[in-house]
Amino acid sequence: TQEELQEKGKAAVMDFDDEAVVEVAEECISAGLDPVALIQQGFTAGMNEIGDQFEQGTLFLPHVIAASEAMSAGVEVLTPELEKLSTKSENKGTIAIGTIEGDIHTIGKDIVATMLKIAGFNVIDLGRDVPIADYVTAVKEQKPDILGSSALMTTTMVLQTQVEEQLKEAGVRDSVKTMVGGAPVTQDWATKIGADIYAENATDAVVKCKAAM
Ligand code: HCB
Repeated sequence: TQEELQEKGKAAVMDFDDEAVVEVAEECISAGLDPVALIQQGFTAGMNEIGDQFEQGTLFLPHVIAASEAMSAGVEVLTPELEKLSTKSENKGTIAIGTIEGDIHTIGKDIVATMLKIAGFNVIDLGRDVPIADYVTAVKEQKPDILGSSALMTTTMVLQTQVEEQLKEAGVRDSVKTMVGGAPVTQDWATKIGADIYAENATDAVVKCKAAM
């Protein structure tokens, strides 16, 4: 079942077992189960546990790297399948998204970008460790409808405030809607800094970006 598959996916990520993760992804496809739920409730749940154990000091950085590689291998197998779900309808709008300055966590940002593409948005991937000035340049030059930033650390999350401020200083804040996300980010934070959209996960990002257009 879907739940059993998700449990297997979570366990495989927690075992840093690339091959097992790939097998679970392949099983998902051959059984016609839901790849999005496998990523969100399976692989991501495993990564969260890994993060908790890293914080508690029972796991170390190489373990986190190994787990993230395993997760990425699974996502890679599922991506063509996700692309098949694409509606290929008319362009819903343009979204520029990147992981914020000082932060190299890309897995979540990449999943959000992929899901937005599948939903019919034109997605400009700004990459990782994106200087705040580059978000502003992207807004001026590429004129996206929505500007997304991803922050995975409490220390980099604070820079999302800078995005809001520098867009205002450049006089382009009203020309774009801003979206914030990443594990430590909450709706309260988004409200506090004046971001337009908070997305808890990739599905939420798709729903809220569609509603914002
Ligand atoms: Co990293 N790391 N890490 N890490 N890491 C975290 C984030 C900690 C919370 C772990 C912990 O201590 N509990 C912690 C941060 C603590 C803090 O807040 N201050 C931490 C740390 C400390 C570090 C280093 C400093 C470790 C070190 O070097 N000593 C270092 C930072 C380097 C840097 O950025 N300058 C580091 C490095 C790494 C890697 C490289 C080993 C690896 C990243 C690999 C990669 O991304 N290519 C890594 C990983 C994997 C993690 C954890 C374990 C998982 C992150 C992840 O991929 N989750 C993470 C623990 C955790 O988050 N619980 C840990 C899975 C994805 C799918 O979830 O939340 O990223 P997500 O994305 C969701 C959601 O948030 C939303 O949709 C996504 C999909 O559903 N979303 C958005 C995300 N972005 C969005 C943007 C939008 O606009 C809208 C929605």
